Amino acid sequence: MAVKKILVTCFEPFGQNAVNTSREAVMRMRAPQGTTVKKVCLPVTWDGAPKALVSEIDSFGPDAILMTGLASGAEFIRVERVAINICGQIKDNDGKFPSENGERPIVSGGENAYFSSFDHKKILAALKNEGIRSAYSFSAGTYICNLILYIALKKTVEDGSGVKAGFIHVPDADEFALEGRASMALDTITRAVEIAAENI
Ligand code: PCA
Repeated sequence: MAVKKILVTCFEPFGQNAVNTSREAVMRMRAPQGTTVKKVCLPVTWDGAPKALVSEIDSFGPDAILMTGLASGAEFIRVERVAINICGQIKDNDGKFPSENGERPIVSGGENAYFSSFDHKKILAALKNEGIRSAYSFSAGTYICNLILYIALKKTVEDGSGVKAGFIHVPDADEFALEGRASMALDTITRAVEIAAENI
């Protein structure tokens, strides 16, 4: 299936970071030739992020979904391979935990995990080919990035649509990095997001 419509998501700032590099990169990226890209910035909230994501998928009807988020302190672009059925006991931007008594599953009785369905091999090869520091990651964590990856993969598996979905974690941009943390040039991160969209 030719990919024509790509939903590209990023996140608002959260935690100690006043700027979320995923948003800066997504807002700057250019759509791959012949595609329409819809850019959506998601809230960093347990309730709001999956709701907004699902509603955008339903209204836009993408052929592919590229999600991005910040992994502050990461040294390279992380091509996420797996989403797991866990909401970690971490406070969101509304100050809320996912549950009162410790971590909980995203979907009670749901699949333990889903694999990203985007073309991870092609994406990683293309990133390396342009000399961008990048690697596979086999855990997207237990916070809201993992949550939306799980939700997108569950939805696209269950509806049998064949829509490709995957997640890229980006480091802080040099311009916005917290003292002492690893970072990468914003132009490079922006290009990495374009490469992922081009090769999804
Ligand atoms: N990164 C967080 C949530 C939002 C973001 O940009 C994460 O890795 O889960």
